[in-house]
Amino acid sequence: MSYEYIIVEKYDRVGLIKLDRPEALNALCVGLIGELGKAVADLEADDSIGCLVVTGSEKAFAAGADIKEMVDKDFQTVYREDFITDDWEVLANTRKPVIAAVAGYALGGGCEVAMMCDFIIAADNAKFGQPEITIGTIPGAGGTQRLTRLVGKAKAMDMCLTGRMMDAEEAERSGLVSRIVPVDSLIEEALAAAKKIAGYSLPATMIAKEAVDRAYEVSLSEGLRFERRTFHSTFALEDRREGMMAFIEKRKANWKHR
Ligand code: CO8
Repeated sequence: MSYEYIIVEKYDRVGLIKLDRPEALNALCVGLIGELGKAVADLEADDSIGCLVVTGSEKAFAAGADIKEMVDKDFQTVYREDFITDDWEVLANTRKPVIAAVAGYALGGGCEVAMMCDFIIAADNAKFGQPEITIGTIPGAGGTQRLTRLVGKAKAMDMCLTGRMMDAEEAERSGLVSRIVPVDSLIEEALAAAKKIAGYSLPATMIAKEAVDRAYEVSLSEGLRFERRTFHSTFALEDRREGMMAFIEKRKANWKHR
């Protein structure tokens, strides 16, 4: 399937989605978000795919929701449409692991899309921000919520109230990104991490993702109970036995469910 605003490629068991609207620094217009949602849903349903990577260009992951599209909207419309739309949620609700590979600007909705992924690998030129306050509004797709959970209240307030950007070093120090790599090797490094994940048993990686995500929804005791039960559930997987047998027999695991 061909798209107007994104490019989808497959590398072994990894699905790579590249946001491709260079003339607007990948501003997230309705068309782009619709295509992103469709591509993510297709890769989620594709049995040959074990991990997704979402990326942009060297200059911009995405410079936010499309301001030119939003400027004339009124309260009645955005409320009735429940803007943001469901397409924005597809990525956040994906059950397969997703890595964001961020170079350049990840601002507003761009930062929010990156935070919907399971972790962010940042290029050394990455810049993160929630600058909505500078245009008279506030984040609308997780910027006040996911950012606060990731970096804490002090940094989140600073970002949302001043609209300033965070560079890659500060983002790593603050817990927003998992690692920083040179911009020239961003895709290579993200694909290597994704291939590693996609090389494991798919139900195991999906269960691990679900368990980590639970930490953001429930109390510690409930989270620990959930973890224990899902850990127990891995004993129903043929791959759990295969993984342990492979370790004991000093050989590579031959996963059944990938
Ligand atoms: N929307 C629309 N067009 C944009 C956007 C945007 N967010 N960002 C950049 N562009 C366009 C510019 O208008 C320009 O187009 P043109 O050449 O036609 O004038 C082109 O991209 C290049 O941009 P610049 O010339 O500004 O490039 P610079 O290198 O000088 O600056 C910046 C780069 C600093 C990234 C600058 O473009 C900028 O500040 N962009 C806006 C950043 C911003 O405020 N983002 C937040 C938007 S609001 C938001 O994301 C709310 C999310 C709510 C989620 C729910 C929505 C459904």
